[in-house]
Order: sequence, then C-alpha cells, then structure tokens
Amino acid sequence: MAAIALISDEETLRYFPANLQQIKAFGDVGIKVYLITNCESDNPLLARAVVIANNLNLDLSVITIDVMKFSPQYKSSSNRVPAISLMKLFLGELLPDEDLVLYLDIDTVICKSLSTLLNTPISTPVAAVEELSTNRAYFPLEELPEVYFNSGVMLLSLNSFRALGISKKAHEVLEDYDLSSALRSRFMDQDILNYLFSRNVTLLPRKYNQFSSNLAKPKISILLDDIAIVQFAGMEKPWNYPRKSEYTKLWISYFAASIGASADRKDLTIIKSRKGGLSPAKILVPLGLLLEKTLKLVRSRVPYWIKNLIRGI
Ligand SMILES: [Mn+2]
Repeated sequence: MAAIALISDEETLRYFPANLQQIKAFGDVGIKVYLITNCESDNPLLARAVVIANNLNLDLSVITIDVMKFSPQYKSSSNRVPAISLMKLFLGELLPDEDLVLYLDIDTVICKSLSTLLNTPISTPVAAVEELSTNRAYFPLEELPEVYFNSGVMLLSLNSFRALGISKKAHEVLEDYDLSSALRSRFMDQDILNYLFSRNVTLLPRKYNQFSSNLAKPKISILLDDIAIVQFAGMEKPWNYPRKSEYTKLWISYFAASIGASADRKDLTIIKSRKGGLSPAKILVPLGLLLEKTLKLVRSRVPYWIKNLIRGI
C-alpha cells in the first residue's frame, strides 16, 4: 500500500489538520503519512498537527527540511505557488524507506475511499491526472510536452525516482538558471515535473483530481458524481474563498472537526468568515480572480514571440 505525503510551508500548516481528518476518513487502516515542511521544529502549528494526528490514531512522520539546501533560488512563482512545492522533486531522497507514495497538495479535499488508488501498482515513475486546461499551451519551453499532467495529486514510484536519479536531475535543472527560471515561472514544480516525466507518466482517472473551478459549472458537476479528490487549484482555496460550494463546505467540516478544542482565534476567523460578516478575503479574492481572468484574456491575445520577449526580460 502506498504511503501518503504532503508538503507544507508555514502558511499552509494551519490547514493541514483538515488533510489529516480526510486521510483518517478515507485512507486505509495503518496508512503511513508524511509531512515535509520547512517550519522550525518548535512551531506551535506543527506541534498541534502532531497532537491531532495522535488523537486520530494516524501514523504521522514529520520531516523538517532546509529548503536552501535543495534550491538556491528559493522564491515563489508569479502564480503564488509556494516555493516549497519544489520539494516534490526530492521525495525519493526525502523518503528513502518508501516505494509507492500518494502525494497530495494541501488544497485537496478527499470525498471517497482512496483504497483502490493506494493499492494501484504503477510501472512509470509518475501516475497523475491530465490537465485539459490551456496550461500545456503555456508550457514555457518551445517543445510542448506530449501529455501535460497536474502535480497536485500524484502517485509516485520513489524506487523509480531513485533508480532514475531524479534528485540529481532536479538539482541540475534548478542550477541551470535559464531553464529553471522558465520552468518555474508559473507553477514552480509542475512544469519541471512535466519536463522530466511527460513521456513517462501513467494517466489516472479524472475522478482522482477534479478542479473545484470546473465543479462550479453545473453541466460538468452533473457528469461527475464519483469524484474521489477535488483540488482547489489556483487562487480559490477553501479557506479564503467566500463561495460556499459543496466542496468548500466539505473542507470546512473536516477542518472544524480536526481542530476541535485546539482551535485558536485565527482558525475561528477562518470558519466564521464563511458564515457571513466581512473578511478581507471576501473582497480581495474575487478581485484577484477578476484580475486573473483579465490577464488570461490579455495573454491569450498576445502573440507567442512577445510572450517570449517579456519572459526574456
Ligand atoms: Mn494545489
């Protein structure tokens, strides 16, 4: 059975208990869970996560890392994907005792049992869901990948990672300034993973990684009633978006259940801001989404050579 691995920086660590609650509900009994984080080991949110995992009877191992060791130019992309997501590239090295690992982003919501997925053997280093959006077309290198997958949910053969020397390859990519800046410019890890694996990936059924933004469209959501994992990819996160979608509500219920008595004021603000009242997120996030949409529209009308030129600057 695959273990589960999540990666969190200081900012998302607050929400990690919601992931634990979901893993408890839908992962197999005895499943191993890994949290990879760059937080100080005495961070109170980390201590809280450990207590919650204990209360849930989950086998959680925390791996604290110094990211500077892995990536010399450690900073987030223009798309605000946290820089720590680059650590996905080094999971083979970070989890030397594991072969098969299900990697999950913090912004995922599990809706159904993951038993089948966790027990799926794979013959490629990566198994993931294909992205049908235009992100493949925005791949920053001239040669587009054959298949373009999303890196928010991935089943990984870490044995293959180690056999193929992926950590070393990842270091080489990150140290090549031009290649690395291009590949990290939008999604940090995702374009690098596609660069490394797009010819060597198994596609998983779409139900294992459905974008919340697609589910907001009624025609699509009707077709998909067996969704196992929803991902809040992009700006809309279940903890910062006022829209009370089915899956946002589901996330809130997990989060509220997980923190229970250990909630502090900030957690309560997160939950309360969903129930009416004005929070900065209610104004800023829709504005941000509007800006994102406008930029997308503008970008889609700009010829490719200008984009390259801008990127060059
Ligand atoms: Mn994500």
